[in-house]
Amino acid sequence: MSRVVVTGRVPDAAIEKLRVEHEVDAWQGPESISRDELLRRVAGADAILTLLTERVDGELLDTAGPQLKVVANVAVGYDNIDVAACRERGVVATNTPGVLTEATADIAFALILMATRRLGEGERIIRDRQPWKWGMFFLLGTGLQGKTLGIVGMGGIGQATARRAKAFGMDVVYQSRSEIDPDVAAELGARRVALDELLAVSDVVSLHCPYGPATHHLIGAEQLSAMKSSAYLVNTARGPIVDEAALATALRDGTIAGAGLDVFEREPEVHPELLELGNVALVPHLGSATIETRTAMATLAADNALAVLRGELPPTPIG
Ligand code: 8YV
Repeated sequence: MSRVVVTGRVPDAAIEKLRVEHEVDAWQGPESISRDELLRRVAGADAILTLLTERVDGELLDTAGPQLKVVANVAVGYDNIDVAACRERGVVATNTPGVLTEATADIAFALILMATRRLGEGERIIRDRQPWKWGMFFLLGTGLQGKTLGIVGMGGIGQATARRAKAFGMDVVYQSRSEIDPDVAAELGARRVALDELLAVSDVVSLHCPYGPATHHLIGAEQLSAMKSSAYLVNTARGPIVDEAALATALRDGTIAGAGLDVFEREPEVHPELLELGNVALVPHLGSATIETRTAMATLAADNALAVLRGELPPTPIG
C-alpha cells in the first residue's frame, strides 16, 4: 500500500478509487492548502494529486522524497508543474486532456455570446435596479453569423470551439504550432494562418494555446492594435497569455470592441481597470466547472496515479 496525497478537495469518486488500493491523505480545507502545509504533507508520499493552485517544483519534489513516483495534475494545463524537475528525479507527471474539452469550449462560446450580445451589461442594469425599457437601439450587440472566429491554439478545445462556431454560421481561421488532421480541418472549413493574419481578419479571437515562456503576453498592445476595432478577444486558456494592462487600455480606448475573460494574469486578482469597464465579460475560471467534467478530471488523475503505482504506463502522461 502506497501513500497518496491529494492537495485539495476533489470529487469523492476519485478518492474512493484511490482508497481501494492505497492510503489517501486528502486536504479538506475550504481554502487552498498553504505552501507550508503542502510541504509537510507531501513528505514521504508515493503519489501526489495536484490542483492548478499548487506549484510543483524542485523544492516540493525533494521534500516529498526519492520514493515519489507520480504527480498527477487535476487539470489539462500544467504550467504549475516544473516538468523538467520531475523528469530529472524520475517522477512521472500527468495531466487530464480530453475530458474537459467540451466544457471549456462551452465557456469560450458563452463568453463570446456574453461579450458580443452585452449580456453582462444587461444583467448589471437589472440587478442595479436601473430604469430600462425596450428600445430599438437599447444595448445593441454584434451578430456572429457570417463573421470570422480566429482560434489561437487548435488542439482539442480549439477544435471544439470551432465546431460551435460553425454551428453559429461563422467562418474559422486558426493559428497552431502544427497542422491539424486534414479531415477535421475540412469538416470545420478551417484555414490555418499566421497570427498576424488571424488578428487582422478575425471578428472574434479566442485563445486556446498552452501557457509557457513562448506564449507569455502573446497578446499585448501591438497585437491588440492589429485587431479590428470592432473585434472581441476571449481568453479561456491562461491569464498571462494576455498582457492584462494592455488589454484594459485597448478596451478603454476602443482599440477593440470588447472581451470575455475566464482566466487572469494574477488569479484570483483581476486588473482593477478591467473591473471599471462595461465592455468586458468576466467569469472566475469556470472553464471545466461542471459536476461531470470535474468528476472525470479527478477520476482520470486518480487512474494516472494508480497506473504508475502499479508499474504501468499512465493513460495521459505529460510530454
Ligand atoms: C481547471 C484548467 O479548472 O484544466 C485546466 O487547465 O484550467 C481548468 O480546467 C483547473 O485547472 C482545475 O485545477
